[in-house]
Amino acid sequence: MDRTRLEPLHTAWDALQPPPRLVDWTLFSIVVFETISGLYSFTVADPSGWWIFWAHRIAGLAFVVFLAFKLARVRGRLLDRDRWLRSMAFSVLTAIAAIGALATGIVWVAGLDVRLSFWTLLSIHVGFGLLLVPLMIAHLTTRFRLPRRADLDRRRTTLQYSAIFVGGAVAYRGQELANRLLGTAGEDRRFTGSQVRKGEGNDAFPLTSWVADDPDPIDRDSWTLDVRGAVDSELALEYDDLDSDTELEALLDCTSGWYTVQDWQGIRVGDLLEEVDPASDAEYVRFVSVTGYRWSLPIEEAQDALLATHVGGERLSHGHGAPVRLVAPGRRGFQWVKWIVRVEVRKRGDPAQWLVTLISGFD
Ligand SMILES: Nc1nc2c(c(=O)[nH]1)N[C@H]1C(S)=C(S)[C@@H](COP(=O)(O)O)O[C@H]1N2
Ligand SMILES: [Mo]
Repeated sequence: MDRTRLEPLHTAWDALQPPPRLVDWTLFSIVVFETISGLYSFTVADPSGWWIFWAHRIAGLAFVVFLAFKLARVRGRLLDRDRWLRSMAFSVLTAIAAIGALATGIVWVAGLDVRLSFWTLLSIHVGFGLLLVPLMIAHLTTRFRLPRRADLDRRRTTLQYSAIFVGGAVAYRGQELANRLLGTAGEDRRFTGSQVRKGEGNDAFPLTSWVADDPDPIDRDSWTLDVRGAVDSELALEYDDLDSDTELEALLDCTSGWYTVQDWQGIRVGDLLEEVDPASDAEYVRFVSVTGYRWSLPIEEAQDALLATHVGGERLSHGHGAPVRLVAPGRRGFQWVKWIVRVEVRKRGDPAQWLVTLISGFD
C-alpha cells in the first residue's frame, strides 16, 4: 500500500483523537446519556420535545467516532492470543452490544424498516442498549482508571469534541436531507422516528403489548366497568349502558416505532366523571386493565380522553383492548390502557404505574 497517500487521513485521525482515558470516560458518559435520553424519549409525545431525539441521535453518531478510537487502540491486545485475559470476555461482549446498539439505531434512523417477526429494529436497538449498560459497568470495574489532569489540554480537547459533535450533527442532518431529496424515507415519520401504519380499523395497525400482558378475551355481556374512588356516587356500568357516540380522531404512537391515526368512538371520560361527581380535591383519574396494567392522567386532561369501544367504525377487537380501551390524545401508546375494568378518581398520582407496566402479565 502507498503509505504517503494514507498520511493525511492518518494525521486527521490523530489530531481528532483525545487521550485514551478521556476517550474511555467519554464512551461511558455517552452511554449514560443515551440510556437516560432514550428512556426519557419514550414518554415524549409532544413535538416540542424533538430536541431529545436529536440529541440522542447526534450523541450516537459521536459515539461511533469514540468507539472507533477505542477499538483501534485495543486492536493489538484483542488480536494477540497470548495477551487474552478472562476480563476481556466482558470487553468483547461490551463491544458487541455497543456495535449492535449503534448499527440498529443508525439503520433505524436512516429509514430502513427491517422487522424480525414482531420486533421492529427500534425494539432491537433498545434491547442492545439495555444490555450494554450492565456489560459496561462490569467492564468498567475490571479496568477502572480515573482520568488525569495531564490528559487535559483544554484548547485542544475543546476543539476535538466540537469537531466530533458538530460532525455528528452535520451527518445526521445530511442523512435527513438526503432521504427527503431522494424520497426514500422520512415523509411519513414522526419526530419520534415512528413509521406510519395506514388504513382504518382493527386490521390497520399492530397489536402491541408493552411487555407480557396477554389476557383471555373478555365477555362483553358479563363485563362491568366500575367507576369509583374519590367520588360522590360510585357507578357500575354494563356494556350496553355506555353511550358510545363520541367520536375522536387521535394518533397512537407506540414506542416500538410505529404510529397510526384512527377515528375512535366511545364515551368521553368527562361525561363519565360528571355522573359520579368527583371530590373537589381529586387530581387524577386512573385507568385499570383486567390484567392490572394501569395509567393515571391528571383529571383536567382525563376529561377529554375517550373510553373507546370502536375504531374506524368497527367494534374493537380483543387484541386492541375490547370491550373498552383508553384513547389518550397527546400521550404515547403505552399509556393507552387496554381491557379496562375500572376507572378510579384519585387525590394522588401513582408512581408505581411505571413498574406495573413493566411487570404486568408476568406471574
Ligand atoms: N393492558 C394493557 N394495555 C396496553 C398495553 C399492555 O401491554 N397492556 N400495551 C400498550 C402499548 S405499549 C401500546 S403501543 C398500545 C397498543 O395498542 P394496540 O395493541 O391496540 O395497537 O396499547 C397499550 N395498552
Ligand atoms: Mo407501545
